[in-house]
Amino acid sequence: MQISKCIHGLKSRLTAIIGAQWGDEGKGKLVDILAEKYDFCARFNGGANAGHTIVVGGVKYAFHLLPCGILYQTCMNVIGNGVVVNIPTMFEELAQLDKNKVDYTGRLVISNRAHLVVDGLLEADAKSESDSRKKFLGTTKRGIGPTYSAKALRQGLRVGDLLHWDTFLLKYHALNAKLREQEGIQIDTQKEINTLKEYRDILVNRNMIVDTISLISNARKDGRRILAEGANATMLDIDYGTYPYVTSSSTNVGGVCTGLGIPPSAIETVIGIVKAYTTRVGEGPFPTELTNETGKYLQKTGHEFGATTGRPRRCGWLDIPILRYSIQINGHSSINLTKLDILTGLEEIKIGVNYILNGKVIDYIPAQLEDLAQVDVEYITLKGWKQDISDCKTFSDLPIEAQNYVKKIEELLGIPVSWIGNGPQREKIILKD
Ligand code: 2SA
Ligand code: GDP
Ligand code: MG
Repeated sequence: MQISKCIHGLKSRLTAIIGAQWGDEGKGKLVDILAEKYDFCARFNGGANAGHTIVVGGVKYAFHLLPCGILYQTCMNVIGNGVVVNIPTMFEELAQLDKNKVDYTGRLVISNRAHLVVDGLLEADAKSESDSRKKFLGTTKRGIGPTYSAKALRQGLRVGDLLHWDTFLLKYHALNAKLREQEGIQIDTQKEINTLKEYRDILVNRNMIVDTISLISNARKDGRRILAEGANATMLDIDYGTYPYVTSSSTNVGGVCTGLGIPPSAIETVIGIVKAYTTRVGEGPFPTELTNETGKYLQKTGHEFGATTGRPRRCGWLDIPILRYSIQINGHSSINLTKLDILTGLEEIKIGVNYILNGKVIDYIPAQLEDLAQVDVEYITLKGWKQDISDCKTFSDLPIEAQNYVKKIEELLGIPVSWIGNGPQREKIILKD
């Protein structure tokens, strides 16, 4: 992969935004900021399990399926083939935009190769999570796992199938028959068919179902700039995450290629989004988790509640081993360190710098949860700061202790921090030189 000198993504032709932890690092905010300068903003993985929050002009938007470039009139938004799409949910999000008078006419297209999340698959997710014989994963119950499973089993429904309504109905009934016979899932198919037909007609009228591969390829030939918006994060990746406590898509940079139909050589900048501490929603291992008062403090001060489900997020110290792992997998050009303001007021801040297994420092992330559960974390402690940093505009405006925290992270990871978040609002970001 070519890594350009443009580490902050302001000039690159193709930048990927990738979560480097367990999600909710603040990807949406940087995507929104960069999208002003990009011609296309494209989601390549996941579905309505994502919750990407943007705060602009006092209005808070939580996008689940819509790319975060949708707020700019100059930006075309693409839901790529790697995404799983719940059509009614997407229209609910569009209604939110209507409410806020955001005009998206002609600025949203969906890949004809993207898969559809339908009611039976939603039900399968809910059923699996309540089945005591199955592992409770703490999914968002947005039908993500069953939809990617149907895709892999070659029984899925694609958005492009809606264009051939008669054959779509045959495929739809075949999928539901299988769900009924194998999993005992009964849904009101006629009700769903009526709803899908209505939405399908709108999508067709607005020419929203397209071949996004050629659209993006032609745009690139014309020199247009593309922002690839990752959902979820590296530690939730189906291959590299803490399996089985993961989501079902490729959340890593490879997902940009498979989920948008873009060659690896086109990716110029890969920004890793890193929260200044660590959070995780749902079940699964979390070596630097704080189950004490400090963890509660971070949760309360950082408003750490799921943007999709409202579930409380577990909180812990920054975990360098997983960030090193994310750099190995994604080749991050730089980091956007987010929510630094949330650490303000702590006497001391710890950073987990090494995992120790059987008395030895290890330089990998154990693949087996049995081993990961055994790791001890080695910490270093840095001095905290008390001054409010939310109005800082430059790196040198930050208190020296905050500067030291950022520099220590750069030193431990060996890559630069390019952006620092110091508040949820669009303008609360420091471009670090
Ligand atoms: P799923 O629904 O099959 O993708 O769940 C599998 C695991 O992936 C986790 N996951 C997430 N983790 C953090 N944030 C996510 N998005 C929402 C947010 C979450 C929410 O922005 O806050 O509102 O609860 C997200 N989506 C999936 C999930 O917790 C499972 O561990
Ligand atoms: P995403 O899924 O990675 O886009 O992140 P979420 O939107 O789920 O969660 C991040 C939360 O932190 C949102 O509520 C954002 O508004 C907020 N946020 C993002 N960056 C910052 C920051 O620098 N400081 C503070 N205080 N909040 C931030
Ligand atoms: Mg989120």
